[in-house]
Amino acid sequence: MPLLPILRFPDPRLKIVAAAVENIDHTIRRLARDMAETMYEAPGIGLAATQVDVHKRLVVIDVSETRDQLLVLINPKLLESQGVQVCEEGCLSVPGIYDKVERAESVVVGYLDLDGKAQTIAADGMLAVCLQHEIEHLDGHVFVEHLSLLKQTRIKSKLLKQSRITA
Ligand code: K2U
Ligand code: ZN
Repeated sequence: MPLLPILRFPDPRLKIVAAAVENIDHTIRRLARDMAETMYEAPGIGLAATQVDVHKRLVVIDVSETRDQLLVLINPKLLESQGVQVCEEGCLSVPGIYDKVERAESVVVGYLDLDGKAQTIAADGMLAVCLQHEIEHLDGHVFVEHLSLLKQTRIKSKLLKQSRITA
C-alpha cells in the first residue's frame, strides 16, 4: 500500500475546503486504507484527506496506545461542543512545530462509517482535540492559525527555508 505524500504548510492546497463524499466506493475505501497506513508510518494520531491533497471529507484517527483502534470518519460534522481545554498540538503538515491550542473539552461528532451507516461519537480529552483538529483541516485550516501572527510568520519562514534546503 503506498504511503501518501503529505502537504506541508504553507502549501495553499491546505486551504482548500473539502467536498462531501457522495459515494462510498472502492476508491474511498482504498484512500482510507492508504491514509491509515500513512498516519501509522508518520507516526501520527490523525490524518485528514486534505493533507494528502485529496479534497474530500474523510479523516482517519487512532489515539490508542496500542495503535489498533482505527476510526474512519466520512463527512464528519461537529454536532455539539462543551467546555474548554488547552492542549499541545502538532501536525504532520507542520513538522517540528508544537504549540498550545484552546479547544472544546468534549464534542459529539456525527459521521458516516465505511459501510455508509450514520454514526455519532462522543469524545473528550485527546480524541476530542484530534477530532476538532482534523475537521478543521477539511475546512481548509491548520492549527497554527490559532497562534499569534508573529508565530505564524516565523513558522512559515522556518518551513519555507527548510523546503528550499531539502528541495
Ligand atoms: O492532522 C495531523 O497532522 C495529525 C496530528 C494529530 C494531532 C491533533 C491534535 C493534537 C496532536 C496531534 C498528528 O498526529 S501530529 C503528530 C502528533 C502525534 C501525537 C501527539 C502529538 C503530535
Ligand atoms: Zn494536522
